[in-house]
Amino acid sequence: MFKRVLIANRGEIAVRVIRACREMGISPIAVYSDADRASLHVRLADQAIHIGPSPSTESYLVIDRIIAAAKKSGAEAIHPGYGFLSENAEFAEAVERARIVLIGPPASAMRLMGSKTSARKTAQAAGAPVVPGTVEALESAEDARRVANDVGYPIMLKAAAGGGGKGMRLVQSSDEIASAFSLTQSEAASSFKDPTVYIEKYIESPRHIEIQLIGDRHGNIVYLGERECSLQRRHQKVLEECPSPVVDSELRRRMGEAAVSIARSAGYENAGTIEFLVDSERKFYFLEMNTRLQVEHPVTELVTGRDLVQQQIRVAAGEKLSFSQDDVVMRGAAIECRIYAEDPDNNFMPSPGRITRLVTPSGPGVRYDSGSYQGWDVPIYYDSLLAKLCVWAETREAAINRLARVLNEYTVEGIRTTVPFFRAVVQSKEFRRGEFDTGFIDRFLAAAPLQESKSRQDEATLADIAAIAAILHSKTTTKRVDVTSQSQTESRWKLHGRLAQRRSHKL
Ligand code: MV4
Repeated sequence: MFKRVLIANRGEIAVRVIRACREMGISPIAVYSDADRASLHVRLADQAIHIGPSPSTESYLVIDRIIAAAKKSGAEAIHPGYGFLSENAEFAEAVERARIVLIGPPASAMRLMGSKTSARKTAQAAGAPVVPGTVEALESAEDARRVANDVGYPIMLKAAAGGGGKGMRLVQSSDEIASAFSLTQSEAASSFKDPTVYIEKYIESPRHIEIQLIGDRHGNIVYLGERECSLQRRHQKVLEECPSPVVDSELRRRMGEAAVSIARSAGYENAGTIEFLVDSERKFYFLEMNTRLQVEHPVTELVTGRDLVQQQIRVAAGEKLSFSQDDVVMRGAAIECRIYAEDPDNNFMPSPGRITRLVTPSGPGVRYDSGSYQGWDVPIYYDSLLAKLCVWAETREAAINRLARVLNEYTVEGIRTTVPFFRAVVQSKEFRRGEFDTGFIDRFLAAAPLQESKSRQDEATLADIAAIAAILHSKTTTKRVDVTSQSQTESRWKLHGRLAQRRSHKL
């Protein structure tokens, strides 16, 4: 096993990997930029190496600086986390040239799955269901028109080098195809330096469900169930669950086996995820593969009882997977909320600054993965994910009730966060019923202002009554209490969530 592992990342995921290293007796080495001098991952590591100025293009994204830091520290392996260099095949090759082990897949598999057209080819060759469309680059607008007519409108034009919602365009009819094709192509050329565009049939109101897998260097690949990731806002996931409320054991087995055969065709090793779109008839289609550990991996860990990061490190060190497919058992339900330093009352604008007070939730079935602490300044330079709040319980309903409890124990002051938004989501009937698709969050946000104005009235009335009571009380005692300050600083979402909860308790 490795003695030292360098973590080429920051924030909550760097902390997550440090914890896995500690539990395995491995010495964790952190890297940090100017803005991260006082960050939690730096404090928790055995060594921390400065890699440059605050912008990630001058620090966390500079391959040579990461490799120099690994050499300087004597680390035998690098864990890239997610984002930054985690899916960069050139980085994987540079790490290999430096005779350091990358805790991740081979560069060849990253490259194969990084191009969406070659990923589709690989999935098709593996016999997995793929969204109908092309696997070759479209030659011209005429070519696009012909294929789109065959596939049938609506269709999506997508950039082969895109992914995660970037470089794609919905086309409703043949009137739009020529101009849509040239726009998508030129955007792809300028954004990704690769003009390759392909066509997929548009899947209406899909769910986004992904399969977690892990493989070793000895040809073993197992799947660890699915994650329901349909709750997204602008292609950014906000809440994930394991298992999916619509996946039964039969569908899980079919999706899992499809995922494993895709990974096998790609020569995949280490942890990876196959994304599927699932339509209203529960037909599933391969969409993309993520060749890294994902943000939402904890819900899988909670339900399968397996530590994915420790497994990643073990298989990267050449060990055989310590369990087989038959050993994977799923128990209960887990939900993750992504706590962002963003203002849900102001179009989720980033809200950097000092965390002046932080009370973190705890108690039965709670897992809190965070890269922040009270007194820390949330920097402006990076993704605004502060923490991941996860719950586990025996059933989905119990997990949602637990989540509602836990969200009310959580206090963050000094900055705005998405906590109040989640207090509202857990009260939603559609969410509780598990009846949602990838359009749910947008519809929920569009509907919220109506409910919110009503709840603000309710709250105003309650605040007035409380104020009158307090005045009456202060006539008999000398102590004065300012009852207005709290409700003034609480955001609309907080009020909405609290009131919705009050209403549901009355029912
Ligand atoms: C689609 C689709 C419908 N049909 N492809 C968005 C992110 C990227 N990974 C792929 N995306 C989509 N691709 C076809 N052929 C709908 C989406 C989509 C979506 C997918 C997953 C989660 C949220 C989404 C929100 C809007 C659109």
